[in-house]
Amino acid sequence: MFTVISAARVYPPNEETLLDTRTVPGELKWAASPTEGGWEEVSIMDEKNVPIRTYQVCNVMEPSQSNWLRTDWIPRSGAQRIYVEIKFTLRDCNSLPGVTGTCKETFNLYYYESNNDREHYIRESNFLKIDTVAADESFTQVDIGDRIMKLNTEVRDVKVTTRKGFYLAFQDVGACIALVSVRVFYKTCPLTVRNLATFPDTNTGADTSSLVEVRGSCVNQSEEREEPKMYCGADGEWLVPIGGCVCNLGYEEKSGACQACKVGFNRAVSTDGACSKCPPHSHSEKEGATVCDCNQGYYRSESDPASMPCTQPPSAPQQLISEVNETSVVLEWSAPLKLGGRSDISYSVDCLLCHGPENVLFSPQQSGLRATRVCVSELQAHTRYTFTILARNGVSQGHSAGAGQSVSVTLTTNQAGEFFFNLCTSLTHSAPSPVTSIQAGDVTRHGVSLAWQQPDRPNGVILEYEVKYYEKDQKESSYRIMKTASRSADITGLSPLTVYLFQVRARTAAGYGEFSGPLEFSTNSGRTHSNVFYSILFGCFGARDIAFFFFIISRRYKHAQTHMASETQATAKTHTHTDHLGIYVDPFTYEDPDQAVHEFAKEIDASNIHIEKVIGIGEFGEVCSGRLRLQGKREIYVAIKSLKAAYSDKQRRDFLSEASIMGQFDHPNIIRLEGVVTRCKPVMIITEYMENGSLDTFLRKHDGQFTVIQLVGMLRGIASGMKYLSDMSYVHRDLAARNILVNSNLVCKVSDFGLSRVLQEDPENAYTTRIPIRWTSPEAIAYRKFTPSSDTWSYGVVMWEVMSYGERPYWDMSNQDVIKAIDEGYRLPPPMDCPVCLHQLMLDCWQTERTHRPSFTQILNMLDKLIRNPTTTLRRTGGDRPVSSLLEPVAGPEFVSVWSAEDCLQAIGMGMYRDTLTTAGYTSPDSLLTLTHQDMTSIGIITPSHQDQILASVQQVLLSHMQQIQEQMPDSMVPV
Ligand code: ACK
Repeated sequence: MFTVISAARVYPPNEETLLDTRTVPGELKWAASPTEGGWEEVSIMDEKNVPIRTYQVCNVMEPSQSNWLRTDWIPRSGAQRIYVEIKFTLRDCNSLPGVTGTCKETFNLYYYESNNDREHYIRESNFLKIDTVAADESFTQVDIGDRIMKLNTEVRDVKVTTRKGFYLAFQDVGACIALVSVRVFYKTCPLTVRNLATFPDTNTGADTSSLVEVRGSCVNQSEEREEPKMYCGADGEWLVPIGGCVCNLGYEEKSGACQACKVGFNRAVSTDGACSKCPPHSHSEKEGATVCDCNQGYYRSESDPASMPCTQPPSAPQQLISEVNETSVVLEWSAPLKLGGRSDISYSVDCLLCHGPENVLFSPQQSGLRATRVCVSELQAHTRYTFTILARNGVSQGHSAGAGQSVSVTLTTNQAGEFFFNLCTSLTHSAPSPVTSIQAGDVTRHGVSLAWQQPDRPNGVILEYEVKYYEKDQKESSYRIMKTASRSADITGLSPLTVYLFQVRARTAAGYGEFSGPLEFSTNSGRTHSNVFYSILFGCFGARDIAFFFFIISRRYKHAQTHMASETQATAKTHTHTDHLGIYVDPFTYEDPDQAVHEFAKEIDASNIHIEKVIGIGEFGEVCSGRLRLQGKREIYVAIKSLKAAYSDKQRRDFLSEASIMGQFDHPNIIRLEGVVTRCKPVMIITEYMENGSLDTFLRKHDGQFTVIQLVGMLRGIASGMKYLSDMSYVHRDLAARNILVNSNLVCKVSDFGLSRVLQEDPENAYTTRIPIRWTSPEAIAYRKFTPSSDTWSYGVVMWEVMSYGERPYWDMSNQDVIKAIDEGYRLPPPMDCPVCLHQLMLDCWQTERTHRPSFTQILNMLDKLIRNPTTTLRRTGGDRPVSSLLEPVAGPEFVSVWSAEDCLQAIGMGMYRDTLTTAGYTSPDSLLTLTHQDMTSIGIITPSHQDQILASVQQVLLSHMQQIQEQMPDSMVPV
């Protein structure tokens, strides 16, 4: 006999072995029947030379064999279904001579469930058959001793649920067979952790299709988010995890467990996520922190989330100024230097000697003020008051920095007026500044026409003007008054050849401003008035102003065919101011370029500009970004174009001409000029800063990231700017995506007003070197016919650039090939995903006959129509609608039908101007889009930051509103 060495065996993790003959030390001694001549236990060496126990039988010559072999009792250990893996060899009957009819090639496998191990012999009738087992094709060859055998492996399974254990039995019916090994096992789903819940080792169910539902338990330092459950499948795999646990606060998930946050970290919110670093000005000293404590001197308000940095109370408000008007006072101040890291600043007003709040009116209120302005009225006349403005924020409570948070002013009220005027109910707080630049024209024997400009600081809506006039000899002892709502008046009923003095003042809700200085002139005799006219003018203005004045007269009256005196017209020169006429003035008509630039651009002191970094290179030098702080205005970000150090006179003039052009425009889609620096070097042009730079680069960077409605929104902005320019009779000549700038709100603004000058000034040279062929219309290329229609052509190309995310028009074709292709009728195809109607609009812009191209008004109307009806018009394909109708004036539903101007103003935090805008006729969201700075000033919206906010946000808010509508459309309708 030899010793059986039990080899260490490795089983799959989801199988629990109940019996393995290869690991049983010593003999198996299973019960055999018959005890002699049937199954026989034989020790052999396996393929690794390890001795194993086998049972063999080979009674192939005798008929009617029934040799039984029964295992020992096997406890089932909770298993409900067991698997029997049998490895055996079987002799092929054909290989044995003389066994035909008696030799078999199968054996039978049986089982019998029993509660104990008391059976000493085999009761065959108790056994139930599991299967007949035959040798498989897929055997492996093994060396057993000096023989090569084919080893078969067969697995059978059976449900065992009724007793504590079972026996297995093998019935031989006349085969030559060796059972090399028998392994009995059941399957389990092994212990696992899913979603921070532990699921124990679980026996599979009794049936092959059964799923065992198992409830998990949360790992240490975690709690249930939703009951954790999983199913154990019959093959020992876990299925369908449901629910799970989350780490307790102060802990985070790492490799299926919850680990404490490290020092300096915390986890404060009970959602999935890792520990986060303590926010600024806070710390945690122990592991597992649920919240970081604020550093000394920093605080959190009750409503601050723990993820927010700790903050401080604000410092004192600054620059408190007061303006007393009789028994009212307007107090205005600037925000504190330090806001303490918070935005919830508010102010309150303390009034010493106010004799209780019931006696005094604070408008809009005494505390909780969000704006930096308050009006106090119903004070006592001739009384000294001290007002203190206190700044507080969410962490001021209990952490007062005392006097550091407030600023005070002491003032004395005046006599109460006869007509009590409550300053606080007015939009503005002071009367308009005096009217300047009164001009006289059309003098006759008995009358004169006067015109003047709006005061520099209207401080509110101008309700009317008052003209006071009297004979110079009579002084003011007897005067006449005439009132008018416009900025001109025809004075009649004057005496011939008499010298008169005229004064004008404006009135707003805050009262009358001061009168202008007197304008003196004499009525004429009826024959001529030119000399008198000139003397008046020279008495009041310089020569330059006169030239300017004459041009105004000539332009203004030209259209209206008025009866301007012929002498006056004869001396008119070609200078003008645009805000009256809405016509662009070419700065090159000025002999002195500095005069032009100062006519249209504000000179800025270089010390107010803080340059931060270079953002590009322009034609004349670097382009930088920086900040501009003008007195009395908030600091703003600006772009600064500078003229390189060594420049010729011509270069300086060319450089500044762009500012002279830009300075004439005031439109939300035209880049705004802030001013120029000409009196020191380097010479600079300061414009508003556009965070996203040029449109072409911007689109390339964000390829495919916008919805069609956003792209159309950009195109609408550009079209709106171009409509404004064409209304001003300005032809851009270089409209291209590279010359459109984009700000952080995706508002597009037309820029680069340099090329028109170059092309105009040096057409021959420009033709060969500067003309942007791909963007320019055929007639402009061929014979320099630049018109609003040639700008329309370029606009079509910009549309194509936008819809293709900055693709180069005509790709890498040469300029000559482009000219040829266009001439032959070729046009750019629709960019990918471009709605048909937009491509059709491009084709309209590229009509060879320029008069057939749409005007910018038509383009704008069409884009508005698209934006209003995105469901029907912005489909990606299938433009079944006749496009010509899209170019016609729109009579579709207004934005109002879906949204109101009021909603729009509320959305941008400018609801307080609702009434002002409605009264001035801005009732629909569309109309808000047309507002300019000038419009707003004239109707009383005078705060520059509010003007900017309205201009910058209205367009964006309306577009995002339209986008929301689009997103609610069915998928098939959504183009992107
Ligand atoms: O594409 P960009 O970043 O945008 O590079 C060019 C560069 O300067 C030369 O023109 C950028 N640029 C010009 N004007 C402005 C502006 N007002 N705001 C921001 N960037 C500007 C332009």
